[in-house]
Amino acid sequence: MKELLNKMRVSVLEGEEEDAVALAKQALAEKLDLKTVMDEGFVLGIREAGQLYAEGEYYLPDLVCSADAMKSALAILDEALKKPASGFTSKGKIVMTTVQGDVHDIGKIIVGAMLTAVGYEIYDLGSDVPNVVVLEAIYKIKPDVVGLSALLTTTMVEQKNIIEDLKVAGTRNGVKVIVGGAPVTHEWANKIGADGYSDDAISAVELVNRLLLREGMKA
Ligand code: B12
Repeated sequence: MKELLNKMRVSVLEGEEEDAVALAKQALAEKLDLKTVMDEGFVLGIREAGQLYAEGEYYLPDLVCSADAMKSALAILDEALKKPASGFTSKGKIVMTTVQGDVHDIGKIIVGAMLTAVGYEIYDLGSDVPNVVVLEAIYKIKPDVVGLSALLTTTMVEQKNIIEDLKVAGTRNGVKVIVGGAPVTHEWANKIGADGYSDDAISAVELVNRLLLREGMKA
């Protein structure tokens, strides 16, 4: 298993899309634990590629190849990651988006897949979504939770702007807002008045469960 996980990491790190796809298919065929496959395989590769990019060892095209390999593997695993437990009934509606000006969507897709897997209905708006489109979706879909992902220090501010816009529109109390993405912290979430923050997909599920349970108890 260790060797296979390492191959997954390397396939993303080296941007070998075909290898990443083949390894993802192998993981499904062998019914491997997909959380381990993600966290100890593919995700390590994309994090390492980011590290090399930060250190100037990788150029942007290298990073793009790594991201493409990661997304192709994720596309193969997506349906299986999302497969809900039998007896599925929706636990609530969640709008997920990457904020305006930001194209990073890998983490958001993983969080959305995990939430789907435990029974939430996910409405994924995509990435680099204008705030006005996010707000329209919130009015239309009336989700229980909205998840805002930001990976750039320059786009984190859009999480704050969306919360402010919801306040201005008088709809802030009707929806729980959770925030995430590599540069986001608990302190930032508190500062902007978000209802919660988590730094990975598993704790995002726990966070949403907690928020909606607490809400249910109040009702
Ligand atoms: C892959 C990647 C890209 C890909 C994105 C492909 C895609 N479709 O997503 C490409 C190559 C396109 C890219 C482009 C750029 N990138 Co980039 N990228 C990355 C990289 C390497 C990995 C991000 C990732 O996918 N991580 C893996 C996932 C699983 O982790 P995650 O996103 O953090 O998500 C987890 C948690 O954060 C959390 N989470 C995430 N979202 C949410 C939401 C909610 C609600 C919750 C609760 C939780 C949650 O759960 C997730 C699962 O565990 C990071 C480095 C890094 N270590 O983060 C740089 C990084 C984010 N990029 C960076 C930069 C600078 C850029 C560019 C500006 C480069 C350029 N000069 O053009 C552009 C930005 C373009 C834009 N306008 O957005 C910088 C940002 C620096 C900063 N401080 O702002 C980083 C940190 C790299 C670096 N060290 O310099 N990038």
